[in-house]
Amino acid sequence: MKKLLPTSTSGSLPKPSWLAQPETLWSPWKLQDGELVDGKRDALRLCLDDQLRAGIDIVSDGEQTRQHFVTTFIEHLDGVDFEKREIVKIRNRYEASVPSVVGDVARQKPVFVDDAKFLRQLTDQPIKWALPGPMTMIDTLYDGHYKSREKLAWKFAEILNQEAKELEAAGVDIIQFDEPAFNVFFDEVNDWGIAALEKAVEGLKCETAVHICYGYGIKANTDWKKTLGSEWRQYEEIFPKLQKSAIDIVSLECQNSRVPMELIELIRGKKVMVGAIDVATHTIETPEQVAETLRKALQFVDADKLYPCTNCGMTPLPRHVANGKLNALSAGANIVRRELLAK
Ligand code: MET
Repeated sequence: MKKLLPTSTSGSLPKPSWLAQPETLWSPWKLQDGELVDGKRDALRLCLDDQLRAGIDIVSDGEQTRQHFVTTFIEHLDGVDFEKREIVKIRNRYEASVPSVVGDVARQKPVFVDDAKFLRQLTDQPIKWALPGPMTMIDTLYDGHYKSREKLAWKFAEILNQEAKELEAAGVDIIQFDEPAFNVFFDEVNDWGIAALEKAVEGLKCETAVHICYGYGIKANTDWKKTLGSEWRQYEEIFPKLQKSAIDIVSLECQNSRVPMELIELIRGKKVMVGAIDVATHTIETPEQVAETLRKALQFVDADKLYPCTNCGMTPLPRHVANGKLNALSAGANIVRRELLAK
C-alpha cells in the first residue's frame, strides 16, 4: 500500500434487516432460493458503498453472504454433517451447537470465489478477504472422525490453501485468516497452530494476514474479558513464533482493551492491523480516541506498517452504529496521517 495508514475492518459488517435478523450471530436468512442469492449480492454492494463513503481504504464484502465467519465456510465442505449437531464448549468458554465431522473433509468446489470476483469488479480499491483459520475451524466443530485436533487442522489448512489460491487469482489483495482461537490455546498454537496457518498460505503471492482478537461483542466474550485481570498478556505467548512466521500482517484488538501496547514490539517487522474501534460497545469512538490508540501503537510499529482497523467483526452491531464507527476510524486515521506527513 502506498497510502499511509490504510484503513480496513476485520471483515464482517451488519446485514440489512430484509436479508437477516439484525444484531444476531448465526442469524437466519429472511429470503430463499434465487431471492436469497440476489439479496446477498445487493447487500454486498450496499456495504461496499458504506465502506467507500466512509473512506475505508482496503474494503471487504462485509461477509454479507455468510451466516457465520467459520460455519459458512465449513458448510461447503464434504465430511461435515450439519444435521448431526453436538453441543461443545468453544474457545474453552461457551457452549454452542456445532456440526459434526463424520468423514474425510474435502472441498469439491470453491466457496467464496464467485463473491470475490463480484466484489473485484465493483471496485478498484484494494480488497481483503477473510477466511477462518484452521485452529478456529476445528474449535467450532465436533470431530467424531479424525479424533485429533492437529490432524483435522492440517486437513483444513490444505483446503484453505486451495480456496486462498483461487481468491488470489480472482484479484484479492490480502487474504486474512481469522484465528481468535490463538488467544486461548497457546500450547497448541506454538506446537502446530502457526505451522497449520503457514500451510494455508503456502505458495501465495498476495499479502496474508492473521486476525487474533477477544471475540465479537457478545455476552460470552465480555464476561470472559472481565475474568482476564488488569493486563491481558495472551498475545505474548504466541507473538515470538508469529514474528518468525510467513504471515505478513497481524490484526489485533487494541481499542479499550487491556492488552499492553508494548507487546506489539514482539512482532516487530510485521505489518500490524491495529484495532482502533471497540466492537463490544454501541458508543461510537470520537476521531480523537481512534487517533490516540494509533499514536500509542506508533511507538511500537513503523508508520508504514500500521494499518488502522476494527477490534473484530461488526456483524452483531446495529447498522447505524457500524457506519458511525467506520466514519470514526477513517477520521481518526486522517488525524494521525496528517500529523505524520507534517513531520
Ligand atoms: N472476519 C470475522 C469478522 O470480521 C472475524 C471474526 S473473529 C471472532 O466478523
